[in-house]
Amino acid sequence: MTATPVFDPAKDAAAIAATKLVQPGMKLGLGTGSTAVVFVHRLAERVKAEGFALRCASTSKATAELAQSLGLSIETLDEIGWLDLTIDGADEVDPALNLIKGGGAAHLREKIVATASDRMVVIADDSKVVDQLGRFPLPVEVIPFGWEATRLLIERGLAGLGYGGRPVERREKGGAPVLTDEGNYVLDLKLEAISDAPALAMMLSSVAGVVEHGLFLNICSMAIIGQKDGTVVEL
Ligand code: ABF
Repeated sequence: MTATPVFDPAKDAAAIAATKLVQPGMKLGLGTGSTAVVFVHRLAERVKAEGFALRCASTSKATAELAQSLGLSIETLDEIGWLDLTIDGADEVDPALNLIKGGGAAHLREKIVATASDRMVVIADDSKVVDQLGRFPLPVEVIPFGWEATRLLIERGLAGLGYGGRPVERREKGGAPVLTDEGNYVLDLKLEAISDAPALAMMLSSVAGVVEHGLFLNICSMAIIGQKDGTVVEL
């Protein structure tokens, strides 16, 4: 996790642009995923070069370890209290800046951190921009206790909203369930196109065993989209 990431001009351009939003003394949320990794590297470089202080909270153990290995100090969200800005990646971004997140199984902490911030900015390459959310399977974090019943309730809720398909449990290559940083399981919902994201979010949140889903609605205030030629587009 501490290795320098393989260079990707689009992710790097988005990451560099995002470091310019960071002001000395800020309380900053650090995201998870490969684009967030590039951002943490670029941020650490800038902090080292300019020697200013920051207070950072992380959305995952992996990002916390990386940030600390690069000399950034990490505190818990409770120690910091409230954040000025969170920079994070996404799996899909639509034109209204609604997102699917959770491909890295970190969306619970990511949502807690993002919603405890004055501003959440997404960094992504242009493959993540979609007209309509849903092609990327929607991750849902569930409590291990009774997860099969939770899956059935989600399946029934999806059918009631006109979606087919069965939520798929996310597994490691060896077959064990993927565990989130909170020790929960992840179900992936293959929906293809989400026509009414608020209704879907409400249905998922109404299921007792669901901890959090990966729909981020009205949370992101700006997306910095890196292009292959090293430029960025702001949404
Ligand atoms: C996190 O990392 C997630 O919510 C999202 O699933 C993923 C995006 O990863 P990457 O930047 O590697 O595409 O932000």
